[in-house]
Amino acid sequence: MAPKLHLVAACLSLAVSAAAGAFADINKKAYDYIVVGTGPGGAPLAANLARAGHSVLVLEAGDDQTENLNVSQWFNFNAAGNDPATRWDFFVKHSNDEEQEARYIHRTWRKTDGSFCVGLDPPAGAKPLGVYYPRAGTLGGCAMHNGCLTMNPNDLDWNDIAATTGDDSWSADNMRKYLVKLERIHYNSTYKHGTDGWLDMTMLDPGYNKPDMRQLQELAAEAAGYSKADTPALLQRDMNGDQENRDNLIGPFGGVSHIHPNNRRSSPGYYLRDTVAEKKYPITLSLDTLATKIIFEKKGSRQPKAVGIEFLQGKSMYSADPRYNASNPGIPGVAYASKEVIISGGTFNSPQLLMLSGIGPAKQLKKHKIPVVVDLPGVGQSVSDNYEAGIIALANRPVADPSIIFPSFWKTTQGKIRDIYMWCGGFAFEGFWPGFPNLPPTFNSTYGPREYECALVHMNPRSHAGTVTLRSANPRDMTDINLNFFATPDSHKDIRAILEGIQWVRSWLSEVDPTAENSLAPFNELHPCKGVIGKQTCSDEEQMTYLKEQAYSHHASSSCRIGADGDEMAVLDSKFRVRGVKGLRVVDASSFPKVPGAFPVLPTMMLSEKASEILIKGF
Ligand SMILES: Cc1cc2nc3c(=O)[nH]c(=O)nc-3n(C[C@H](O)[C@H](O)[C@H](O)COP(=O)(O)OP(=O)(O)OC[C@H]3O[C@@H](n4cnc5c(N)ncnc54)[C@H](O)[C@@H]3O)c2cc1C
Ligand SMILES: *[C@@H]1O[C@H](CO)[C@@H](O)[C@H](O)[C@H]1NC(C)=O
Ligand SMILES: *[C@@H]1O[C@H](CO)[C@@H](O)[C@H](O)[C@H]1NC(C)=O
Ligand SMILES: *[C@@H]1O[C@H](CO)[C@@H](O)[C@H](O)[C@H]1NC(C)=O
Ligand SMILES: CC(=O)N[C@H]1CO[C@H](CO)[C@@H](O)[C@@H]1O
Repeated sequence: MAPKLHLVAACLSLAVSAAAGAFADINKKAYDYIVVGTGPGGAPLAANLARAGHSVLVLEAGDDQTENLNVSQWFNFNAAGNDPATRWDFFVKHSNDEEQEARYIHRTWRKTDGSFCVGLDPPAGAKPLGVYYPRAGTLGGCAMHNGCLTMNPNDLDWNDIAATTGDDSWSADNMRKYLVKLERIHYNSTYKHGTDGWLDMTMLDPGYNKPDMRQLQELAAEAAGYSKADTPALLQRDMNGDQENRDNLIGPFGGVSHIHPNNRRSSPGYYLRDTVAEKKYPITLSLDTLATKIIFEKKGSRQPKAVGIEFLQGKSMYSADPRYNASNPGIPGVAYASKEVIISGGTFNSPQLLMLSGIGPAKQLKKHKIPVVVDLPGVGQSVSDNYEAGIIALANRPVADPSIIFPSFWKTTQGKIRDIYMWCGGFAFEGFWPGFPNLPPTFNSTYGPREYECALVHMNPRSHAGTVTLRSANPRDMTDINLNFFATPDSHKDIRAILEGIQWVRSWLSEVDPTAENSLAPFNELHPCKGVIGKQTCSDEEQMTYLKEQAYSHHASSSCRIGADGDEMAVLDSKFRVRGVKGLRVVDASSFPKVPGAFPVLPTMMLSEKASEILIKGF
C-alpha cells in the first residue's frame, strides 16, 4: 500500500496558518494554577481544573497541530513521528560502555554538513549523537504521534504503589475508576467501562477474516494453551477489563486504542483544545511558550512556595526541535499562580525544569552555578523503561493483508506475572532513528512484502538506573540522558524473559506446515537469530548478547518518582507534591515509581485524572 500522501499534502496550509498568530498575552498576569506541558499528564488536569471553575494558565512549548492529518489520522503515526512540525529529537545512551554503544545498529550521527546518518559505518568527520529517542513537542505531547495502544497495567503495578507509599487510593481497584471516568468506549465488553468520557477507545479489527492472519493467530492461541476454536473470542478479549487474575492471562487479546472508530486520533490534546475552544471556562492556553524556571517565594523559616513561572515565548525555543534557531532569543516573561504550579513536561523535561529552578541533586546544581532551593537527590534519577525487541522473519511468500492488530501477552518463567506484551503482523519495527520507516497501513516496508514480526515489550524491568542530568544551565539546551539498561546484577533475567518470548513465537511459527499448498513456511528469521525457524543453531548466549545490545525503548518514566516518606530518592509524595517545597506538583510519566505496564499513555492519563480529583476535591 502506498503512503497516503494525498492526506498529508492537503493540510499544509492549515499548519502554516496556525503558526502565524501572535503569542498569548500572559506576561505578569496571575492565575489560580499554572500547568506546564500538555501531554497525557498535563492536558487532562488543566482541562479538569478549568471545568471545575479554577483559573488556569497552560504553557506548551509546541504549537497546535491537531488538524495536521499526520496527527489526526492515527494510522499516519509514524509520519507524525517524523514530522518536523511536531517532533523533538532526543538522543540517549543505553549504557556507559562506549564499545557497546558503538555496536548499536541504528546509532545516529551528525554529518559535517549538519544532516543525520544512521548505522555502524558513518562517513569521515561524523559525530555520534547516540540512540534516537522520539518525543513530541506539540499541543497534546507524545499522545499526538504515538501508536495509540492502551493497556491498563497489571493490577500488581498499581497495588505496588499503594503498598510502597501506604496510600490505598493507588490500589488497582481504585485506579480503575479513573479509567472508567475518562473513557468513551466504542466496543463491546462485559466489564464495567465508561461511555461518556473525553477519550474515544476502540478495539481494532484483528484481521481474523484474513486467512494468513487467522492461521497465525490460531497457532498463537494454541501455543498459549487454548484451542483454535477459541481464537475469535480471544481476539475480542478486553485488555482493559477487570478479569479475575488478569495479571496472569496470556495469549491473544483485542487491541484497544485511543482512537475513534472513524480513524481519528482521540487524545488529551483534543480534550484540552476543545475545553479552550468552548470559551466557557477560565483557561488560557499559551502555545509556543517554553517554561524556563519555577519562581519560589521564601518567607522566614517556612518552606519555599512555588508562586510562578518564567518563560520564553517564540517558535521552536527548545533545541530538541528540528527548527531550532539559537539566534532567535524569544520573548521572556513571567506569570503567577496563587494556588499551585504543576509541572507536566514529561520524563525528560520535568526533571530539567526542576533542576533549572534549584530542585535537584545539590552537587549537580552547584556545578552549573544554580542556587539550591532544595537538595533533592532523586530528581532525574530512577529512570526506567520497557525494553523492546522483535523477532523478525521472512515468510516463504508475501504475507497477504498484513495486520499489526494482534496483541498478545506471554508469561515467561522469569516473571511472577505476565511480563511480555507483543503485537504481531506483516511489518518491521526495529526501533527508532531519524526517518524511521512507516508501519502498516500506510507502510513502507524494510524487508519487502514477506516480512513478519512479533514486536515484544518487556514489562517491569528490574533495573531503574536511568539518569537525566543537566548539560548546562541554559533552559533551551537538552539534557544528557543515559537509560542505563540492564544495570542490576539480575538483569540477565529480563533478557532471558525476552528470549523466552521470542522462543514462544518460534514455537508456533514452526508449526506452520511447509508442505501445505501456498504455505507461509518456512520462516527465515533475520533477527535475533539468522536461519530457518526450527533449524537455527544460535546459542542462548549469542541471542542474549544481541538482545542486550540492540534493545530499544520509548516509554521512559520515573525521573521525578513518587516514593514513601523516608525514601531519600523519592521526589514526590503519593499526592504528587514535590518534597521540601509548597505549591508544586509533578504530574506526568515522570511521577511513576516504575514504568507502568507495557504502554504508559493510558496510565498517565489515569494519573492526571487522579491528580485532578486531589486538587479539585482535596483527596
Ligand atoms: C513514537 C512514540 C510512540 C508511542 N507509542 C505509544 C503507544 O502506542 N502506547 C502508549 O501507551 N505509549 C506510547 N508512547 C509513550 C507515550 O506517548 C508517553 O509515555 C506519554 O505521552 C507521556 O506523557 P507525558 O505527559 O508524561 O509527556 P509528553 O507526552 O512528553 O508531554 C510533555 C509535553 O510537555 C511539553 N513541554 C516539555 N517541556 C516544556 C517546557 N519547559 N515548557 C512548556 N512545555 C513543555 C512538551 O512539548 C509536550 O507537549 C509512545 C511515544 C512515542 C514517542
Ligand atoms: C507529515 O510528515 C512528513 C514526515 O513524516 C512530512 O514530510 C510532511 O511534511 C508532514 N505533513 C504535514 C502536512 O505536515
Ligand atoms: C456490540 O454487540 C451488538 C449486539 O451483539 C452488535 O450489534 C454490535 O455490532 C457490537 N458492536 C461492536 C462494536 O462490535
Ligand atoms: C535565525 O534567527 C535569526 C534572528 O531572528 C534570523 O536572522 C535568521 O535568519 C534565522 N535563521 C534561520 C535559518 O532561520
Ligand atoms: C519496500 C518499499 O516500498 N520501499 C520504499 C520505501 O520508500 C522509499 C522512498 O519513498 C522507496 O524508495 C522504497 O522503494
